[in-house]
Amino acid sequence: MSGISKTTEGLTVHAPTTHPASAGTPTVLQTADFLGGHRVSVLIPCLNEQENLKHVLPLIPAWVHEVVLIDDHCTDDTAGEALRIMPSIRVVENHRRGGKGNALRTGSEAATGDILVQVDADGSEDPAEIHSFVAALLTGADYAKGSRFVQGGGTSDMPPLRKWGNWALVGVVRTLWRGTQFTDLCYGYNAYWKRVAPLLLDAEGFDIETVMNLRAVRAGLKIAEVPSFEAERIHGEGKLLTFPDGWKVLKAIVRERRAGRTLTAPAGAEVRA
Ligand SMILES: Nc1nc2c(ncn2[C@@H]2O[C@H](COP(=O)(O)OP(=O)(O)O)[C@@H](O)[C@H]2O)c(=O)[nH]1
Ligand SMILES: [Mg+2]
Repeated sequence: MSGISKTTEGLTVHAPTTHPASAGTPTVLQTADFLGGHRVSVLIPCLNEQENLKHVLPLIPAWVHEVVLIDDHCTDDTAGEALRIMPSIRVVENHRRGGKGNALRTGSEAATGDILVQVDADGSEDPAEIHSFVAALLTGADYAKGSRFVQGGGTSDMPPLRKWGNWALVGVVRTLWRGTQFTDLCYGYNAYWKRVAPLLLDAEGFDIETVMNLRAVRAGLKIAEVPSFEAERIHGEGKLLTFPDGWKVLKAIVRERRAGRTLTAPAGAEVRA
């Protein structure tokens, strides 16, 4: 696994990674100039991910303003390992009940950047893609959602049953919200302006991404889909349970539909008809 280094010109050199999405791609030179003064906070929700952090943290672009790791009542040494790998990391304890959604809420409140990017800690998502998510926001989107099912995206981490379930749930959403063009629904790689975070982040567990997507639709936010590749987690077992979590997602869709079509977007969000 390659790291990140600074050249004498102050350019940040991103060496090719071993993630399947970017392995073998040429070295990319990026400066913070494209950010136009905006600050990016990367949120990493963690439930016992000590073994995986060495495959994620060193690959985060150096132009990221801060990395906020949310320690969700971990029983391993996730926090200690994170600080050893990246001494500048901010470790925040989830003061809410456990759950990925609750952890992201806690992390978003602690973040000081105006752009938030959420990245899983299990090594399945390539930090080199952070750039595409941020670029989507800087070119006009309020919310940039990752998709494994648009051209340029993919997954090697979804058994057929889960793929089918995700596809069926996408179909339900596209039927209930006519005109919605989503190609993916339950994927954890997303970015948004901090000002819209309170509107989007309103679920406790693995239904969080679905709720974020639907809240963005209901509020008329400008949504961009960003192609993303999801690999298998590197160490440990995934915590998502196909049937209980699929059921939770379906209930979230019904709840959001019943709540009505419109929501007031936070000030500053560009609202489309
Ligand atoms: N904070 C927190 N993070 C969680 C929880 N469950 C999962 N995660 C994190 O969410 C990310 C995705 O989890 P994972 O189990 O790989 O789900 P999958 O990729 O959807 O199968 C990882 O970074 C996990 O550590 C939780 O209850 N709390
Ligand atoms: Mg995973």
